[in-house]
Amino acid sequence: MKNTGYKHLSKLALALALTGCASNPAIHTDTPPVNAVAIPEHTPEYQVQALTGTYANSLPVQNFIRHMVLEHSFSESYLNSLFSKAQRLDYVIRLENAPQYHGPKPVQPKVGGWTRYRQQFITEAHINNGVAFWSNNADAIQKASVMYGVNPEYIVAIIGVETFFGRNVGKTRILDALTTLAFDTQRRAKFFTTELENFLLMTREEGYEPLKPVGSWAGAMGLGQFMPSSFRTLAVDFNNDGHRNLWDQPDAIGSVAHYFSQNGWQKNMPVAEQIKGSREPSSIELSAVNGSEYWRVHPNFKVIKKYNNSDKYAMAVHQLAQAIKQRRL
Ligand SMILES: [Ca+2]
Repeated sequence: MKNTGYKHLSKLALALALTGCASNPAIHTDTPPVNAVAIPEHTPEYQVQALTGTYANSLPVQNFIRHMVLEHSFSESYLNSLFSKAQRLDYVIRLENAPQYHGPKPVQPKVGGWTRYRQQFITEAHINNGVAFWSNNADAIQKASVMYGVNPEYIVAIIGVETFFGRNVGKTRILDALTTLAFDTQRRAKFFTTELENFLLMTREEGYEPLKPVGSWAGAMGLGQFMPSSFRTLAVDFNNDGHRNLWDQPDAIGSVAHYFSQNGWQKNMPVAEQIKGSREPSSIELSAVNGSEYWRVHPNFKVIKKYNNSDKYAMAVHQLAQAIKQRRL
C-alpha cells in the first residue's frame, strides 16, 4: 500500500486504541456514511467567501487551500466553506504525540509483548465472528480470492484485526482528523497534508460529502482502514454499483484482496512457521511471556507487513487466518 511507512504506526495505534471496544455489537457497515449523489461544491451551503471557524487565521490552511485551487482547480469559496466547518480535535493531537505509539523504540522489546498483542486478536470472538463474516460474504470472498489470487482466510483476518469485521471502523470525521494532523501536529504533518489532499480529491472523484466520512483518529477508513491515498489507488467497486465504498462489505473485501495482489501475494504459498532454537536467516523473534518464539517467515509474511509494518501485526493476521480457516472446516 502506498505511503504505508506512515500508515503502519497509525494503524497499530488504532488497533491498540480500539481494543476496548471489541465487544461493541453495532455494525456500521450497512449504513454508508457517504452521499454518493450530491456534488457539494455547487450547493449554496458551500459558497462562503472567507475562512471562518477554528482555522480562520491559519496561514498553513490558507496556503493549503490556495494549493488545492491552483493544483486541482477546486473552488476557493467551496474550500473556505469546508474548512470553516473543520474542527481541531485535541484527542487526535494527544494520540499522535503519545510516546507509546511514536516514541523511540526501546532497546529491548518488553518481555511478553507478543503474548499481550496476540491476546487482543486471537480470541474466540474474533475466530467465531470471522467464520460468520466469511459465511455471510462467501460469494464476494470467493470471487475476490479467485480474481486476485489471495487466500480467502487472509482477506477475512485482515478485516478482523483492523476493525473486528466492521464493528470498529472509527467515528472520527476524516476531515477533522486529517486537518488536525496536518496543521496542529509536527512529526508527520507532511504525510497527513498529502493524505488530506488525497481525501479531498477522493471526495470529489467519488461524489462524497466531505464532512460525512468517518474513521480512525488517523484518517483510516472502512472495514480495511485505508488511508485516502490508498483508497484512491487500490479501492475497487466490487459489487458493481458504480461506487467505491469501503464501508460496504463487498467493496472492502475486493479492495483488501486487490491490495494483497498488488503487493505480491503468492496464493497457497507458506506465510510463516515456528522453528526451534534461535534465530536463523529469514526468521523473526517474538517476545512471549515464556520466552522468545522464533518463526521462519516467507515472502507472504512481508506482504502482510506492507499493510502494517509490524511483525506482531503480521503474525496476528496469520494466526487469526489459520484459526478461522480451521474453525470453518
Ligand atoms: Ca461498490
